[in-house]
Amino acid sequence: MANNYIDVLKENNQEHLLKYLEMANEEQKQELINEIMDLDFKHIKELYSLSSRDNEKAIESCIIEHTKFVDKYKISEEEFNRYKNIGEEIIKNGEYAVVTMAGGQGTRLGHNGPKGTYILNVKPEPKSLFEILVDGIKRANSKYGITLNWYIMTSTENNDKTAQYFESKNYFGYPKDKIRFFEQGNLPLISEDGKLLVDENLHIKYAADGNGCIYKAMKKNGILDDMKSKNIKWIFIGSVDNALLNMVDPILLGLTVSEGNKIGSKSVVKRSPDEPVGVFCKKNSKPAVIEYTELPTEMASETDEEGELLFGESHIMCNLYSLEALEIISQNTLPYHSAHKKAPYLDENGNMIKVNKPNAYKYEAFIFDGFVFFDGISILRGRREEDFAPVKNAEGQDSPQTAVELYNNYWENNENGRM
Ligand code: UD2
Repeated sequence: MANNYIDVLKENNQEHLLKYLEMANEEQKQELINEIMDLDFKHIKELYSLSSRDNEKAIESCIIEHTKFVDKYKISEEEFNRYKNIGEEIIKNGEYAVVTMAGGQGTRLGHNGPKGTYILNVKPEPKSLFEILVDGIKRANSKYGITLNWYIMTSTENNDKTAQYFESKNYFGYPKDKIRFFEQGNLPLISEDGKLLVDENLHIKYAADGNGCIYKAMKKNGILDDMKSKNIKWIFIGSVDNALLNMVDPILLGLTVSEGNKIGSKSVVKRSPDEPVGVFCKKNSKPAVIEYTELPTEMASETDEEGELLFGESHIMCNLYSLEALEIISQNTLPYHSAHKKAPYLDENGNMIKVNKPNAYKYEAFIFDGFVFFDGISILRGRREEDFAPVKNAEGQDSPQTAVELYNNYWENNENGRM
C-alpha cells in the first residue's frame, strides 16, 4: 500500500491534486497533504459508484407495499385518551427528550447563515425558526411541569455560528445546561469525472453527510450515553425548518408504546403527487420512506379505490424513537444516496469557478433509512394545518410566506396551547 501522498494520489487517480500542492504555501501544503493521507479512498470509490446508480430502478426492484397508519382525528375518544395518558406519563416522568436537526444549509432558501436563524415574520412579532422551536419546548415544559433536554445537531459549516447565535440571544431564556450541541460528519464532494474538489483555501471540499448520519453522530458525541445517564427513554427527532413542528405530542408517543413499536412518526396527507416529501411504505416488508427524489413518477400518482394517493402518507420529519432503537440504528451503517449539486471550486490554475449547473455529487444518508432495522413503525396521521409549515424555498410553495400564513392561522385558533 502506498505510504507517500504522491503514490496515494496516483494509485487513486487523483493526481490533479498535485497542482494544488504546487500553488500552496508551506502551511497550506502540509494541511492538504494531511487531508489527503486521512482520506478513505476505498470509501470514496464506493460513493462515486453510487453516482451512476438509477435510484428509481433500485426502488422498482424492491417489493413496495402500502403501509397502515392511524388518523389522530378518527380514533375514538377512549383510544385518544388512553394514548394521551400513556404519553403524558412518560413525559411527566422526565423520560422524554427532543432533538433538532440543524445541520442543513438552507441553500434553496437563499439564507446566509444557519437555517434556524432565519426570521419569519409571524404574529405578534417576528421570530427565528430556533425561537419558534424554543417556544414549543417552553410551552410543553409549563404544561407538564418539566424541563426538557434539548439536543441540537449542527454541521462543521454552521456549528460556531449556531452556538454564537444562541449565546447572543441568551439561549432565549432556556436553561443553558439543558441544551447540548453536537456536530454531524462530512463527506467529500466528487466531480462528475470522479475527482476530489478543492476550495478557495486549498482544502478538499466537503459537505455534511446527510441527516441520516445523526445516529452515528449521536453515538460518537456521547449523546446516547448522556440520554441513558439521564434516564431518557423516548426521543423525538425533528427538523429545524417546520414552523408548526410539534415536538411533544403525547398521542404519537402513547400510540407507539401501545402498538409495541420502538419507532413512530407523524404524517400528513401528501398535497399532490409532486410535493417534495418522502412517503411512507413497506419496502421488502420493512418500514420505509421513499424520498421524493427517488419515487418513480407512476408510483407517485397511483391512487386507491377512493382516489387517494396510494403512497400519500408524507414523512414530515417528525420522528420518535426509543433509546434502544437509536442504539440499534447507530450500530449499523446506513446507505448513502447521491445528489447532483452545484459546487463552486478552485480550478487547477487557481481560479475560483462559479457554476450555474450541477457539476458534482454530494453523498447523504437519509434519516428514515434507519427504520429498516425494525419490524414495525407507528404512523400517526396529523393535519397539515397543525403539523407542517415547511420553510424550504425563497418564494412560492413551502416558503416563508406560506409558513407564516400557516403559523398565524394555527396560533390565532389555538391561543390556549396545543394538544
Ligand atoms: C426532508 C425529508 C423529506 C421530507 C421533507 C419534509 C430527508 C432525507 N428528507 O427533505 O422526506 O420529509 O424533509 O420537510 O430527510 N439536515 C441536517 N443535516 C444534513 C441535511 C439535512 O441536519 O446533512 C436537516 C436540515 O437542517 C433540516 C432537515 O434535515 O432540518 C431536512 O433537511 P432538507 O431540507 O435537506 O430535507 P428535504 O426538505 O429535502
